[in-house]
Amino acid sequence: MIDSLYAIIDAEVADHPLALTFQALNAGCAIVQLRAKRLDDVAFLEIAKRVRSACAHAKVPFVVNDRADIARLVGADGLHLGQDDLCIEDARRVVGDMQIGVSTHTLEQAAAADAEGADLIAFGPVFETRTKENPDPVVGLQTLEAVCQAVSHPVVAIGGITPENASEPLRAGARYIAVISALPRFLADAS
Ligand code: TZP
Ligand code: MG
Repeated sequence: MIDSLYAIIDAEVADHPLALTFQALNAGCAIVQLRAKRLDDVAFLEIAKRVRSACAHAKVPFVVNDRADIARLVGADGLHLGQDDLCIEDARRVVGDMQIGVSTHTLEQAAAADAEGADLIAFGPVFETRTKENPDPVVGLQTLEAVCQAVSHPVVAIGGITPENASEPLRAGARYIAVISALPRFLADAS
């Protein structure tokens, strides 16, 4: 399961984002994303450089959430965009052929992101989550399965995923499970 773990290091949720990054890398996670909704630019760039360097050392792909400029500045492997962020076409003008993931919340959004050139399709919230402000309605496992069958790129399930329920989105066809609040529990289980 750890090899499917897409670890989201949320600077507002983690007490020690860099320490959590090292734990996730040591546990063998597949991808690390840095998410920071409230940090100012200087602080975001500073932590992004450090997480970038840790991921490079561990040879684990590093993804920056929201910020194409910071993704490019630190030489990230990927950029993650939401529905209200830059469109893929504009983001590509900043980050070139970097991997781009897109958050989607309906089958239609997932199909559109797939067709528009997203490399990774995030879909959720699969379960109830308290982490995201104003989350979209829970999509459930059946719709997740339909999305996994409909799109041609790998799907990352997100929202309310815990060690107890993580096998369900994977069984539905997701390639990765993205986790914020339960990340320390996944890492404790892995050690
Ligand atoms: N997008 C959909 S749900 C979510 C995001 C960013 C939050 C996921 O956080 P958690 O704590 O793993 O439910
Ligand atoms: Mg966003």
